[in-house]
Amino acid sequence: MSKQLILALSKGRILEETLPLLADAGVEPAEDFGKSRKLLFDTNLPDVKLVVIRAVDVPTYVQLGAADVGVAGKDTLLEHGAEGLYEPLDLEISRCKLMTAGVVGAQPTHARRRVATKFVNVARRYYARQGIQAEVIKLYGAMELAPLMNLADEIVDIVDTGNTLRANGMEPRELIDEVSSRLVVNKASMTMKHERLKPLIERLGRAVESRRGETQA
Ligand code: PRT
Ligand code: MG
Repeated sequence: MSKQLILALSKGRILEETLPLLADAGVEPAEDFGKSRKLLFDTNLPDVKLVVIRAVDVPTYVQLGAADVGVAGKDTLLEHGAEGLYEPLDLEISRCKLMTAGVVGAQPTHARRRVATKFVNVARRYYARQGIQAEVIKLYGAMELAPLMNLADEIVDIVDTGNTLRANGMEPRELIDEVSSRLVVNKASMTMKHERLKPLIERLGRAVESRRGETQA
């Protein structure tokens, strides 16, 4: 196993909040992501490289060892499954909630409750735990549209301010899980590259703590 460390970062909103934490931990991209079409980046450290990929792909890269370390939302990890991954650190960024939601005041119209979501595994587990018979329908976007079009009785989606739901005549219902982004580490890398990973995880942990101090002050 090479001693190089590959970090897999989720592009989009998580990336924006990850970069300052990584910088505090001493890792900075060698060039500006925004100005580049590249996907694999050098950093200020000769033995650390970054890949910037779709959030949903991060667990796969880390699980299979193509990346040693990743940053992914808890929602993505819950949906993907965490086999082969350690989750040593809650980065406390990109916070939101996984919730059920529906049209304001509406009752389910289908005998077996219809639920539209991109989080099919999360939804199946949730409704099974509640003892509710549910037919889970996979969608890839615009979940809020499904109940309005009577495709589904409810959705399972990410809620932050609730503005997106409100704008579509919907209301948040049950909380499934609190979400924030997590550091994940490949299990084999954790053993084989422990000496290199330990200080990185510790420095990130301190960066998270000092931010927590700032936001509470
Ligand atoms: O966009 P793309 O398909 O490439 O990937 P992605 O949607 O996975 O990436 P991105 O950049 O949208 O980031 C998703 C990750 O950010 C999620 O996996 C969460 O861990 C985290 N996160 C934090 C959020 C939000 N907050 C959030 N508000 N992800 C999505 N949203 C969306 C939500 O889907 C809904 O449409 O924002 C809307 C709700 O926001 P409010 O404030 O209107 O309630
Ligand atoms: Mg998105």
